[in-house]
Amino acid sequence: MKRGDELAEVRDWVRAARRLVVFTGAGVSAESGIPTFRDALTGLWARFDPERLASEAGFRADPALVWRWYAERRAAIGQAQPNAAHRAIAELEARGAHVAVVTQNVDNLHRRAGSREVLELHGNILRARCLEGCGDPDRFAPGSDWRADPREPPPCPRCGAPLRPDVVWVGELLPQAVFARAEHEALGCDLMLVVGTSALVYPAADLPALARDAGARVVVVNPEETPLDARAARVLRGKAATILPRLLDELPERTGGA
Ligand code: BJW
Ligand code: ZN
Repeated sequence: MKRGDELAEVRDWVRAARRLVVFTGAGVSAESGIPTFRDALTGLWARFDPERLASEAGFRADPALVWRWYAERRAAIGQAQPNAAHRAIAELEARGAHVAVVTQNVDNLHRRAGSREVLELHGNILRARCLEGCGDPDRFAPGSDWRADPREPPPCPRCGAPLRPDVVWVGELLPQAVFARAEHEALGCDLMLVVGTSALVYPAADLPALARDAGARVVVVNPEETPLDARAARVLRGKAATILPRLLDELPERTGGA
């Protein structure tokens, strides 16, 4: 099937969907200038393995190093803008469709684009919490001064332990209530768009199979192959900021001819 026809077919599925899940990974923010997780880390961080930095062991081994990496990413995210993919996803919800955004990203860009139903499976880089778990993540909501010092983690105001980013590192449990709602949305949707994820990290990567086994169509949007492609109803090979807007609106009418 030609590329334009595939887009038109999936656009019809989006229009007809009663309940939609948009499941996203780092690729949906790539065109906002945020490097994806497994792309070679840029600049200073090129020599580090992201999963070593994004781990509790890595943080405990060198809290200042990991805190600085997150502070740099927070600063980059602060300068970034939601891109056309984030905006198209928010527009879907604004047009009245029942859309749940289930994201693995911690960059808050879906919310900044206007999406309201956003389930953050791996937390949010703009929040911090006590390393020893004495406080409530919301205690350090954006705007607190804990972000003042990018060089090293400030002490928890309650117990003095270092603060850590309120994100989910490898080996850590996902927020159970959030993950349960994501499973509920996956089981109840009739269409799941899987946008910009390598689908390598579990249990998040289980959600597309859960949706498909419950009868939903799963559509993958990714410029590269993923392990989900073989069992997707459709694979749209390309970039999120190009494809997502075209799933909302008519393709530019072909002039003349068939
Ligand atoms: C574009 C594009 C464009 C590019 N347009 N697309 C041993 C012990 C414990 C657990 C495990 C274990 N072995 C395995 C596990 C499970 C483990 C896991 O899956 N590990 C894998 C690494 C193998 N999972 C966990 O540990 C999870 N917890 C868990 O299992 O708890 C239960 C448990 C606990 C204890 C014991 C046993 C069980 C937690 C996983 C947390 C993942 N955390 C991170 C960091 C978050 C914070 C931060 O961001 O700093 O989440 S790691 C990283 O992976 C991050 C991402 O959200 C996640 C997914 O990555 P994503 O989004 O797919 O990014 P990329 O870069 O991989 O892919 C980008 C894609 O975009 C590519 O496909 C590109 O082609 C595409 N793309 N440009 C569209 N323009
Ligand atoms: Zn504390």
